[in-house]
Amino acid sequence: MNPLTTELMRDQVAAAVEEAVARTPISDIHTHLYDPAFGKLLLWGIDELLTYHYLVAESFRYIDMPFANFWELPKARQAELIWDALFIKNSPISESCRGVLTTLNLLGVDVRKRDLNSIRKWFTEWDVEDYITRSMELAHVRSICMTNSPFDEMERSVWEKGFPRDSRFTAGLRIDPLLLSWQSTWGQLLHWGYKVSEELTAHTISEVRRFLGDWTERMNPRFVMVSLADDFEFPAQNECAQLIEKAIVPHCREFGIPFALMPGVRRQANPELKLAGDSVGRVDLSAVQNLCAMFSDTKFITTVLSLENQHELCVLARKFRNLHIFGCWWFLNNPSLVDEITRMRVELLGLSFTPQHSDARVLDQLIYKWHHSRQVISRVLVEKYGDLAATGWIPTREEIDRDIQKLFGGAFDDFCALQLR
Ligand code: FIX
Ligand code: ZN
Repeated sequence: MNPLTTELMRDQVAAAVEEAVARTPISDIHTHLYDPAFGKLLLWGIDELLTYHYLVAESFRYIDMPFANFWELPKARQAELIWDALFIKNSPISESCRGVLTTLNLLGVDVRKRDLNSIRKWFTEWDVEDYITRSMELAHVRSICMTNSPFDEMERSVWEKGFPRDSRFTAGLRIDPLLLSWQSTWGQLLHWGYKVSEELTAHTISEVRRFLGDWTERMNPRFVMVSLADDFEFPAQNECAQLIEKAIVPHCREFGIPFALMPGVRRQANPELKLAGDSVGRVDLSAVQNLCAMFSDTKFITTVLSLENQHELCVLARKFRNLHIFGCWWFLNNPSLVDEITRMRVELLGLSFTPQHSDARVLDQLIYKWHHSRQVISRVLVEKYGDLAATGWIPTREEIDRDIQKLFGGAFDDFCALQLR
């Protein structure tokens, strides 16, 4: 094609892609947000934004105070210390700090005065229902998948009482204690009326499945989910691997839902930082490969925490159609890394993956996490469609819309609907 025509085409394609990325509603497949029926469990507002564990970790690069003294302070005081360390005494150029400012800016809060109290005042005017709607509108998010643990006492009681579901919030059945600390969890199951023993006998396994079945019926989750350490192995003789093989996989197959594995967390590298104290480790992904190969009729969803694992994970997804990969998780949710990972995934997998989830713990974070991710995803796609246009394959507006809908939730829905035969 004539180079001038190519340039023109590239510009038109770029405009169409940017526009489609900006307006396509997103299904956020992993967050730590809650249906408003859970009351205080749904976090929102400036003090929650400032005390996000990403910012706690960063602030201790500067704050010279024993960790224990910090944790004794009320949340508002912690927020003030973080504001002072990360926004006033230093410029807030890290991704998580920038995120607070993107959020405030898109909400229409004036940050120029650097006055925390006037920002706080702005938030007092809102009630939670309106604020959910406003945050979802600004983030262009149509549905939010929660992380729901039957092992969390506060959450559990709300599920047990029952409540009318807000259709914007879907569930994810989170079972970390079951798989990661069977020694202390089996007694809990017994206490709840499931006739389990410490030994993983056939009867215990069938009772674990009854427990999973009850909670699946109660929550109607999109998937069963666990985060795993960097030493995760499968198959293995340990309790975690045995429970996955004998209880989780058959359960997911029976209910036709995927099993989501998130390996690579090195829990509590620094326990003094509490929730902010987890770190990252590289995983041997043969464990995921073995699961996909041994259970080709079961669906697996995976994101990994280590950058070094990302390429291998993409290659695995090319080999196993029962594997869907998603998100740039936690320490990877930074523009430079989202760019690199998304580019690689598009190059290896086309449109058959989910580039991002927010992992928001505070409602308002939906706004910045999605705003920042959209910018990067758009940049990558503009380049990729531009390369196609240069060959004479000019994508139509409909094709671009269709593709972006896939990346923002459609590919995930298609994967969940897949009949593996
Ligand atoms: O295990 C998880 O789902 C992690 O995403 C979180 O627990 C982690 O603390 C986090 O917030 C990461 O973004
Ligand atoms: Zn998470």
